[in-house]
Amino acid sequence: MPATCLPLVGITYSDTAFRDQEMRLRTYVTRKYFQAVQRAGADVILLPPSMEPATWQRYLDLIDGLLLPGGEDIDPRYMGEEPSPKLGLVNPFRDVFELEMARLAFTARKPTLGICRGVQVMAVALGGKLHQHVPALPEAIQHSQQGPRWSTSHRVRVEPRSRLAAWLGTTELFTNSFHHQAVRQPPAGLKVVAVAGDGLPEALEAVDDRIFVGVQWHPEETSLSDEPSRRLFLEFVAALGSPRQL
Ligand SMILES: [Mn+2]
Repeated sequence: MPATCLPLVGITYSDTAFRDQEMRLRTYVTRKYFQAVQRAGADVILLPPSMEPATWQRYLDLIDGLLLPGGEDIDPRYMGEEPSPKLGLVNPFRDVFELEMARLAFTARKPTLGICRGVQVMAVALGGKLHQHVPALPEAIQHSQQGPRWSTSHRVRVEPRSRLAAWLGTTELFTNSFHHQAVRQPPAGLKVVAVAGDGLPEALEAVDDRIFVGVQWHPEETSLSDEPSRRLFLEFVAALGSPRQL
């Protein structure tokens, strides 16, 4: 009998590289992401950033699903625009790596879940555009909440006939919100399936039957306490198909 293994989710690194006290450069991923995926029944592998196309392809071949987590602003050069004075910190190495991984995953129909920066990466990778500085929008509500990360702050309405609504089990929910940028114009391959009270896109998914879903909020922070957040990870993992046989 071959050993049965769980679906394998690859997670890209989620935070800015920083130097520790001995000036060693470190990167790290927030633990909540892989805990939420593990609880949903998948194994996790972290994908160190690479600039090598052959590595991107090997990563994709290795994993059953891709999770693009939150993080820095995306450099506007990837949407053909100049940096606004209000653009936040960008991470050039990570931009290239994640944009290429998102593009390859879409083409290969590899199931992908984007969270916060992740949904923005998915949009820009396929030709969409972002707002560089959400607080400057005239009618914007607060998308950088001051409360704890597990607390919710604004309402989101979900398109009833979307994959996301089926995954969440609801068409209206309160979410946490920690984003500086937002999708301004979705690419042709993706559609907006959830909006905030100010009309800003809060989720995108593929226009076809690809499993390619991104949310602007942080369900990994609430997956223990909030049913829609828990379901989001369970349904993503369920969509990865049966466990692979070694
Ligand atoms: Mn928001």
